[in-house]
Amino acid sequence: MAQLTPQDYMAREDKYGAHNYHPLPVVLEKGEGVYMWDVEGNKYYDFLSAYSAVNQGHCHPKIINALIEQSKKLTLTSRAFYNNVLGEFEEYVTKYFGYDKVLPMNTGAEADETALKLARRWGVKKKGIANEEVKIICCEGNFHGRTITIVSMSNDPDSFANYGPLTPGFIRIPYNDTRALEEVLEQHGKTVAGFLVEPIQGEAGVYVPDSGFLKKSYELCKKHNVLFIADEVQTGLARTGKMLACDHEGVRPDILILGKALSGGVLPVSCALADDEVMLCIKPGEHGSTYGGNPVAGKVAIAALEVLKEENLCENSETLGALFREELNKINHPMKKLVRGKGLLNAVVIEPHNGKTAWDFCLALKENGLLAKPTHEHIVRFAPPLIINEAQIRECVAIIEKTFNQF
Ligand code: IF1
Repeated sequence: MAQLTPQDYMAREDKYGAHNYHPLPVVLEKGEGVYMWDVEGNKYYDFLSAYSAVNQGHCHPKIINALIEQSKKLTLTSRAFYNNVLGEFEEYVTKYFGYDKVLPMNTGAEADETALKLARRWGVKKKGIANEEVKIICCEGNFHGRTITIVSMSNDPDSFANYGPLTPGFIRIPYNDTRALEEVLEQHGKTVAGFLVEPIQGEAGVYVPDSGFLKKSYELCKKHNVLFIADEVQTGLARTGKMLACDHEGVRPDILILGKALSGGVLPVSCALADDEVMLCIKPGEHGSTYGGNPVAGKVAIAALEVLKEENLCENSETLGALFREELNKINHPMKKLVRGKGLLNAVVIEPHNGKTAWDFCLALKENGLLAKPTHEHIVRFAPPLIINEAQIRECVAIIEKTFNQF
């Protein structure tokens, strides 16, 4: 068969695959560390990291080895039976983050759904909220996944419109607004079980809240006996320069939601962590999933978590993130409106210029060997794997500056 061209690959996906994405026109074939290569052998810096799932770098040898070794022994028992790995993972991850228990799932959305069920169940069984009344507070601009219940929290019509009736029981407040939270809690606190929040809103465009927002929100939740639920699927696992973004403010969530880099981009692994008072509100047979907590996921997640510490990825993220923003701020170009972020979760807000947009900018970046993608029209997220080094960061800043200067 003749060698397929990139166009052949893209046309085949268009013909046989759902049209639920609009990818950048690049067809990737290999990933290693901070790099990916396309089918024509072109090499790129990966500045998306699969939306922060590849914090440890592509195909990290230790994580891949864990995948291979366990896959030769036992891949899946379901939870109908015990196996020799799940408890090892459960002990490791609960001690790693300091919680009594973990409920293992697969995708971030499933972990968010699990957190919502845990919070509502706790609200009814422990806080004594009437079952039909129990509420969850969420934020404008949120992104927690794509299930119907999760998009019921969204204020983005692209997420929630025209899917029929949505899940009730959500009160939405502006993000980064503790006054709004206080007002809602004073008015509805008695029927509120939890406050679900991203410590930094990723999809909204790397929206970093004011310092103190998390701490004040947590204190308000405690005052009203409401669970503080942190969705750290994207911000967690060293991405923002601390192990959790909540660590920047010393906040310990009542329910902690993890995903993405929990497996280093190797297979879907997610979880919700909580103490017994919350976690034990769900009884045997009341929640779970076929693959949740499977032995391969367990071994891969342990390896992925070990890598974060062994390779000092929190410190690297903190240091190189600061350097990245400092260097980007030196670039003077009318298209560069502002730079924001924390650790190695950053974004540049693009000012359309001569009709050129963030999309055109990302196409040009691709031609210059760096892959990134816009979110919400004019915002380009820059989030490389956390193993990146100073020389590579400086090279990528030069690529970004060169690209600006082409417009
Ligand atoms: C897509 C967005 C990012 C998340 C947070 C839960 C989930 C996500 C904070 C759900 C997932 C992914 C989903 C992916 C693109 C990406 C994304 F643009 F969609 F919103 F990162 F910002 N909580 N985010 O960011 O985790 O079920 O996907 O494992 O759907 O295209 P998931």
